[in-house]
Amino acid sequence: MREDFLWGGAVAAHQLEGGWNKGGKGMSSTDVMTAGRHGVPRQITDGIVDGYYYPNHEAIDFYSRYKEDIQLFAEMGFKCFRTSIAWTRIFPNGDEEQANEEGLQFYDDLFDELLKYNIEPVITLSHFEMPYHLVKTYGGFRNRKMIDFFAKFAETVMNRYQHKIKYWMTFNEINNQSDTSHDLFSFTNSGILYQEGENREKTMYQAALYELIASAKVAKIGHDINPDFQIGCMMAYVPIYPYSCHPDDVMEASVAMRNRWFFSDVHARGAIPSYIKKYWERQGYHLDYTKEDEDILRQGTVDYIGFSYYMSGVVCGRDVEGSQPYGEFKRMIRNPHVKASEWGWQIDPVGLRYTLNTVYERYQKPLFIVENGFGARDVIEEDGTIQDDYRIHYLKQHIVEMKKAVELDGVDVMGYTAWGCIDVVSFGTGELEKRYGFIYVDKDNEGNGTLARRKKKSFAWYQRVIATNGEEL
Ligand code: P53
Repeated sequence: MREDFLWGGAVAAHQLEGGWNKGGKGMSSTDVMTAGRHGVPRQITDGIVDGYYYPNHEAIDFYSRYKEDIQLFAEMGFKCFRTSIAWTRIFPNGDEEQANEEGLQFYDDLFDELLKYNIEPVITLSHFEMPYHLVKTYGGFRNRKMIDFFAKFAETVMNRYQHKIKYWMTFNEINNQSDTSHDLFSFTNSGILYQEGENREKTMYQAALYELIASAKVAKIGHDINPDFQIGCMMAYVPIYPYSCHPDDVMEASVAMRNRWFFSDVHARGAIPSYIKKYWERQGYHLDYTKEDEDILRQGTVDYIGFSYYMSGVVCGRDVEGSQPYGEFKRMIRNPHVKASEWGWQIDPVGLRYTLNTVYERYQKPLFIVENGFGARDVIEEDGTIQDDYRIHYLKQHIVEMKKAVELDGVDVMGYTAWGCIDVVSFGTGELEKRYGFIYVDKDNEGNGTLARRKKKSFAWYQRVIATNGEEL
């Protein structure tokens, strides 16, 4: 592993900060999302409605406790810490002229605290949230105007923090929205609620195109502000395997992967790939993008590919018993060779090595694993300890495969940030008891608890991993 390998942890503003209406912050799209459970979707309410519990409002109150938490990250030896900037702290409504100084100051203080311990901040500009005002007034990324609102937000923070931040990412898991079967992804990626009878896929591709253009514009702006900036994209790479060696299964899996590749192909290569143009043509989608937009895409390619990796999936191209439609896939099927978590995520460490290789072969750009982790229920023993061996086991196996990709395959990996290094609100379900952290937070799914922090067994384990640069696992 490189000497300067970026070991650390990752979170997102709305999942841990809380302080949803403090410091002049505006209402964010995630402030109108209720708590669900495995199998019970989160609801998106029309504004904040009395009688509902909104888990992100307080989250784990990192907003007022960040100094204490960063001290714990420093104790683990973090080289970097990935978080996002809440757009609503900077531009509460998203379309105002002047930025909110109090919000800017909050992140100045937060970044200074990290830098005090030599922890490199890694910043996502858009992690599943936007000013709710932009959703209501402009329809989110249905609207071309969003490109400029986002660019203004990005330019403001890139200017302000140009001497504090080197690593940036534009849109978190931009490809999640290719699953149009419900509103969760369209809302969190793009601020879009689907209407009765609309062609969801067409809407999704248009929004995604505007985001890709916005991303390229911001990459260009960022490099002009500071040529040393490393600006990446962020993909959810759930690799899709063929169910068997039947050619129809293999072809189906290859086509299914285009739901991921489309996004990173544009980010990394700066052009809209031929397979998607052909697809749009067949579907009769006439999407809005101009010659000038294509120039921007070309000029705003990313420096590295950031991605999350949690699990893999399987599709078949024929009717096979047990297969069923799931998300954007016509026929998905359980992988009989891997085990799933309590939330149904199929655990597959080798899939991480496979992903690192396929992505690197495709782009030859540095890769950054910016999320990987195991969501599980933790139990506090009578002696107060939390024996999360299952989490250690998961992370260890994945790091082993990452090392194979680096040492045996020669893949260029910049860093690894474990997701939810401190327990946070789950994005998918809004639960707090789907925990990923090395640090336990005393709070339950209903919002009860003291918010006290407690080290889990994995805390000392990860500390050792970092101290030995991945030698001792
Ligand atoms: P939660 C699906 C597949 C891969 C990653 O997720 C995903 C999702 C969405 O559920 O999301 C990322 O909290 C995301 C984080 C999120 C994390 O995975 O649902 O970038 O914001 O918290 C874990 O268990």
